[in-house]
Amino acid sequence: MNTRVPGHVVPRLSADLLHRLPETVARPGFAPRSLTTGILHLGCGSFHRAHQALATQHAMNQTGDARWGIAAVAINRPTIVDALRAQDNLYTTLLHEDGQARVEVVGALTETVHAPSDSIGVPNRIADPRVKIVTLTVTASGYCVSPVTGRLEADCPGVRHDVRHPTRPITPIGMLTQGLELVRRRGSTPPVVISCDNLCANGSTLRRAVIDFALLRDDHLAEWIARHVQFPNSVVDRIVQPTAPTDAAIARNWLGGIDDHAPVSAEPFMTWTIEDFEGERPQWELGGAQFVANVKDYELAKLRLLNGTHMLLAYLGGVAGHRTIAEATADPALAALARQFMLDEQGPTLALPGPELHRTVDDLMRRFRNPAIVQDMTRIGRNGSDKMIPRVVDALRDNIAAGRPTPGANLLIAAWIRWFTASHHPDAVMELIDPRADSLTELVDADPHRCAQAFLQRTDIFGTLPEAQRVQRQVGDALADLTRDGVDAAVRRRLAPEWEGSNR
Ligand code: CS2
Repeated sequence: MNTRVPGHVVPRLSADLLHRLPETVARPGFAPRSLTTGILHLGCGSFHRAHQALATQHAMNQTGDARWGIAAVAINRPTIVDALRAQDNLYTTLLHEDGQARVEVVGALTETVHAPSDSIGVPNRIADPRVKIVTLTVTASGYCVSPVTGRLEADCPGVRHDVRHPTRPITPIGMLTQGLELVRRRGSTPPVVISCDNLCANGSTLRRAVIDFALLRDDHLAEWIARHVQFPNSVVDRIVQPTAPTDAAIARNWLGGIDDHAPVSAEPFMTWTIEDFEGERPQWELGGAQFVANVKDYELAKLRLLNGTHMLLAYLGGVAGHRTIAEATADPALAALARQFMLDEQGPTLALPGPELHRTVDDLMRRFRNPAIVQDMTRIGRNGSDKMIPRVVDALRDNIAAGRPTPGANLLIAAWIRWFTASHHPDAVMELIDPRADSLTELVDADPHRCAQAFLQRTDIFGTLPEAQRVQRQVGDALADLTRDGVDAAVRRRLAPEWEGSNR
């Protein structure tokens, strides 16, 4: 399929045109049409395409093992599926840093599937004996799990639907459970299910959710899943930009005038840490992954250092009027607070040796500053109520228990609360997107201390905090400072002398 522009026809990326790509563009080391599907992926978003799919291509390039093509399923919208199908499921990844880009066309997707209109049905695809691995990037909300109890929320509308119509599921949990039920009935070996979402204990959480869902249907199925299906935990890391209008033009330029309607921009940095499991798999370690016995330490470090600090920069930076994480990181007071937060608050709660912590923090400051990847405040700040416990509150608790001060966490929470009033302001740079937005907006109170108390008493977001009154007072003080004196003054007041004025 080609795009017509006045005067000439722009060819669309396709398997037949791979040989015409400029030398500067990396491409699959295999013929994409020769792959068979060994992986079924739920959630065909930018993150999957810039992370796991690219790692899988790199593994297959090196081993020549062509069994690991990916069938990627879009759970809701058909847009990405339509764009990819029109170009043989090929797309370009653009990895940007320091004014340079590494450009690669990915051919690891054998198929793209729009779940609601798929005639085969996702459960049947999961049960296909060639599929040895099912992976997921469906975001936290795709798990329908309570952030406090970690158990399936049975009254979530999607779950209610899937309980009534188990053979026509609309949620990832319902799809997986039905797929596994088909495997069980056929008596075949179940696929290994790997969550690649940025959640605490993502594999164990997914396992719990699937078993909880199966229990609503059939105790035997739940028991069989518990006994036979592996759900290894994994930790993923790469900052990926949602598709920007400029990406297509940048890609066309790199591809020598060939059009790609589904390019992805991301940073070059990537890690993927996966718990060892039994069974066949791509040699993902050749594509940048590592296999370990237990991911817990990696997970805590990722969630608390990167994602917690992302929240700090998004909420405070947003209140200060910065539109992106790069802009917020260029603000000297915020950069100093981000470092102090990682080294003095989040870091001491982790099992990271000092030099490694410092190296990670240096890397993160550089990654946050990358202006080529737009990390916009609305996206980084969204769904804060779901992210609070693993990224902020768990470390806050550890710090309270150890008697360490928590000025960064207090400010982060205060700035998040401030968003429930500030986002209505005409100059607001961040849209408030949160599953609990309505009930939280009702808690807004002109008195900062009463307001902080009402928010922090939400046990569905913060659990039960130790020394609750002291935390409420400190967050209330931070909210009062932010409201009265602005972000810069409120932040500088909480910087230890060694951080004041530093933008390292
Ligand atoms: C971000 C993450 O939106 C967010 O919550 O903090 O998507 C972050 O960019 C990734 O976890 C980086 O690996």
